[in-house]
Amino acid sequence: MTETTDSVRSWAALAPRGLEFDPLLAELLADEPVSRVRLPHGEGWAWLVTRYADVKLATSDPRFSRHALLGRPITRLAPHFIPLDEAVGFADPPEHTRLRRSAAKAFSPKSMQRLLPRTRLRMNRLVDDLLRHGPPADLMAHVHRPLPLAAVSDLMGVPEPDRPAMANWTAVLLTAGAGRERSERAKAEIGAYFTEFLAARAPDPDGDLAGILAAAVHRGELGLDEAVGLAVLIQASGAHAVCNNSGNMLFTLLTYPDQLARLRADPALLSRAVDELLRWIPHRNGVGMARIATEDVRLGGVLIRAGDPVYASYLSANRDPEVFADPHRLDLDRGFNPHLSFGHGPHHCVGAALARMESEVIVSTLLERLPGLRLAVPAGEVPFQPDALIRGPETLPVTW
Ligand code: FLV
Ligand code: FLV
Repeated sequence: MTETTDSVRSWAALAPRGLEFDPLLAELLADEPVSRVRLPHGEGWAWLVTRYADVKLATSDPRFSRHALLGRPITRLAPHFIPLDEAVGFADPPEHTRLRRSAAKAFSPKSMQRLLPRTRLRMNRLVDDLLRHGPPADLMAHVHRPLPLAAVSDLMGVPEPDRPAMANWTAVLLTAGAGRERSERAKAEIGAYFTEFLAARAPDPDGDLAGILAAAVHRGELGLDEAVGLAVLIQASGAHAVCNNSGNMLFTLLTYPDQLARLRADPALLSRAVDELLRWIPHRNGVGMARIATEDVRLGGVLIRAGDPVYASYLSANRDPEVFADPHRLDLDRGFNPHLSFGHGPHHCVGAALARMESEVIVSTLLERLPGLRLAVPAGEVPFQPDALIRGPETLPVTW
């Protein structure tokens, strides 16, 4: 790896509390936009890119490879790697394109139209149960955990009785706190589930995602291991990311009363408001998956050498003052908002339309049906999950 004179920083990436913006990201964005960091697990150091334009380059230029990560013990936040080796997360074009295309069909506008009424109906039932339970109640348990699990399971075609197991495997896979062995075992178990599930499914190119993937395997377009890698990543990431991010959205709205009042006064602001929440909420601790430079690349005035690992932070890119006026301010009226919260380049979130749809249903239904909604404890007492990759409340106690 490159010898440079700059120091390598040990990143205390699990230290920020609640939805505090990581102070190291703020500092690097301002003073050292391409720096070197060491994370709690793995070996050595990696480059960390924080500015919007540099993040876009690092995540879309083919000289940075995901495939080259395989087998390298690079410095990272979690003790394990999240995706299975054959998953789309580790693929580069053109293989990436082939894998992605098979899944993308399930997220078409037509498919979203089909899922919207079911999602609304389910959300209204969850709110019926919440009202029956009465205040105070935990929104994570009543809404944010069950709704995204149901939405992605409906998309996939996972039967109701198997869904609690999905939630358990996902919780152990998507944390830095379970230990490598337990997380690897959860990944193997959810992989074994989908291997059996997809092998048993009849090909159905116009059906749910499992049917679509079974059809792609049947046509020889995907290996079964590749289909399983895709299914695990979509099922686990889909439920987990939206659960936590929508929980963070409600937490944020309930702690910014002027912004909440603005949205209540003008419900037509909904999709713009959700995008601003997506931009402003620091979705995760640290950084997710790196890439490896396959040749020397000059980036942000720094020479990155072939073989060096590179992380990009979408969180800091979303606060870049070159792109966003008054970037640290939450402003639900913000117009120009090209945030990178769903990533960028070929690995841009395949489920973004579903995530947006779910978030809009959750936020709008809660505001409509609970006009007096507020936190039941002071904001500083809402517990956030420890050792989280994706940040989110452990419980969200509310009253109305
Ligand atoms: O798939 C990734 C991902 C998903 C997500 O919901 C949050 C993330 O931070 C990430 C990520 O960092 C890297 C991924 O590949
Ligand atoms: O949080 C991470 C993550 C989330 C996810 O939904 C999918 C992923 O592949 C990842 C990942 O690779 C690393 C993470 O920290």
